[in-house]
Amino acid sequence: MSMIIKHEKLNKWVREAADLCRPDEVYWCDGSKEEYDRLMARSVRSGSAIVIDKRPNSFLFRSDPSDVARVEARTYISTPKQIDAGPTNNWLDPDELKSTMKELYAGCMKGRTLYVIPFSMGPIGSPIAKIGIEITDSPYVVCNMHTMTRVGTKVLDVLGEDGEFIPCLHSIGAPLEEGQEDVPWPCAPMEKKYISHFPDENLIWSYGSGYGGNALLGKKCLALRIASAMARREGWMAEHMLILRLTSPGGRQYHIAAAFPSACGKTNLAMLQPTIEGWKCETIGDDIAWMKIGPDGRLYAINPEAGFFGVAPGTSYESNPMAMDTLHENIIFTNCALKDDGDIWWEGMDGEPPAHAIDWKGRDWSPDSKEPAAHPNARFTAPASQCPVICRDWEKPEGVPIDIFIFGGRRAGVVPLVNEAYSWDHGVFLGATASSETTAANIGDIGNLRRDPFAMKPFCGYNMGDYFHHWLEMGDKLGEKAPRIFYVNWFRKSAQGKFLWPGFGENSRVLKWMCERIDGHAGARETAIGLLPDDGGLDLAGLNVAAEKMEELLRVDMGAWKAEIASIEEHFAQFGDRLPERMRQQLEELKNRLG
Ligand code: O2Y
Ligand code: MN
Repeated sequence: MSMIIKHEKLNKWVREAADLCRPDEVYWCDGSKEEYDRLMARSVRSGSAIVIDKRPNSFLFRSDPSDVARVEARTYISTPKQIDAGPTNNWLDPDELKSTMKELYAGCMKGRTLYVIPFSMGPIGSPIAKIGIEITDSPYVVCNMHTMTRVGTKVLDVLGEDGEFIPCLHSIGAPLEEGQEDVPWPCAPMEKKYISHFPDENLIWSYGSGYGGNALLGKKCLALRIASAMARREGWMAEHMLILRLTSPGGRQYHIAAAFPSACGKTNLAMLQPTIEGWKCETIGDDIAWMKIGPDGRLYAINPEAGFFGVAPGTSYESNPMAMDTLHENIIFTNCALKDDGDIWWEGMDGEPPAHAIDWKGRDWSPDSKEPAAHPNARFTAPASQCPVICRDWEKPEGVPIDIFIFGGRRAGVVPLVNEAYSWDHGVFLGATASSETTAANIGDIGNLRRDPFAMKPFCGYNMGDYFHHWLEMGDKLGEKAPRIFYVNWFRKSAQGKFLWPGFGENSRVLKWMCERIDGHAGARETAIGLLPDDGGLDLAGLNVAAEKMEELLRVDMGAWKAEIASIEEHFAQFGDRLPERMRQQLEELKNRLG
């Protein structure tokens, strides 16, 4: 559509991108439903999307088998000096990377449309929100951005003639020559994929992948990698955290922000259904939190996103009923299976598996098939507003005041169900040393232990040692008003390899203990690793977990913790002199407490 754009810098950038990528046409997105419907209808006609009859306005896409997840190995933080990207990021020199990528971008949109997507991360006009402009040649990306962000003309109105925006250039890297037939999911081969960030310039260049975090550039690229670098410069926080509101039977509200590595159940916790009498949980966000210190000195959080890009396999009425009830209409499914009755399906959904389905590769599937019907990283893209427990304040421009931070990971042993940090610095130490065992839906081989500080390893846009320092500085600024910090592990197993804790709605018992701790109503016992619930501290009324299991869940195994020290030392060593002295001190204090 033709639009008059008064923002000269934006016009210039779009013209330059078009000159380089050579699309057949340039289209400015207005964010309307009509636009979404038109692009989806076109995707259905071209064979990229399948209508899901059972769910109004819902579609299934199947990706190329080489393009099924974000690719950490092809993700770069490109700063002039490598040390500023730090040891946890892939680095290439910005000039070298730009020259490689410019060659790839040259003519890469031939035969395609260049879409310009103006989007806001955060409620339009919120003092915490930021504006991005994504250029893409993928209609799938445009439709997903409609759901995941706030797209359209209103964003351009806020931008005015000279407002600040973050340029995000994306191409699937699959030009169409004259007469060449398209494929359902065009993309470039792995060695040509680049997910590049230039934090010093607030700039994102992505090439070769049409999938999730590689292509929906508002999410991991902008809202975490670029935003974390901006947040450090500007004195705020961009974190890989869900946000929820817990309300006690007496009506007191607590706001919790929790960081868990990818595929550790953030969406499930964000949509928790408490099992304890009278407590209510509402969702504010399931993946990312942007937080600024408010006029009263407290830390206020917004969810910069407008939708959920959730992992489908394992989502069920048992694990996450609220997510299931979010998925009745207006959903984009990616790499899920298709049943004969026209509905989607994935492993772990309630009920019996279908006798026959079409798998995510478009092949016949039956329960006897060797491979899963849905890809383990299959996704649903859903509007947050459709979640039955979305908090009425989820779009409050000023955000919600955070009372509690939680870190955690997936550990079969060693780490107890919950512990509280002794101080802010100790909490930062817990975040900095957070660890998790990898699963099929995240990166690496299954069951490997990975240190994932603050669940930000794949998402921190600068040196992780400096990021620890930024956390310490934020704590100094917040002082008494800083949220209290806890660490949880829902995944501890018995010697027989069985989960000790039932998880899901029962996690509300652990959250209740945290709320009582901050109100001074619950006691705790001091241990070497932190403060743990004392006898009777956790509300276990009506819960059928044997006393020995509870004991094991809350056991601090001194021997196992002593053995962790070497791994923490090795982890810290990679940061060299960028590791804050206060972190070294925390390690010394832990060693002393372990004796
Ligand atoms: O594989 C992808 O591209 C999706 S990654 C993702 C999506 C939603 C929320 N979190 C994540 C993640 O990797 O943390
Ligand atoms: Mn995530």
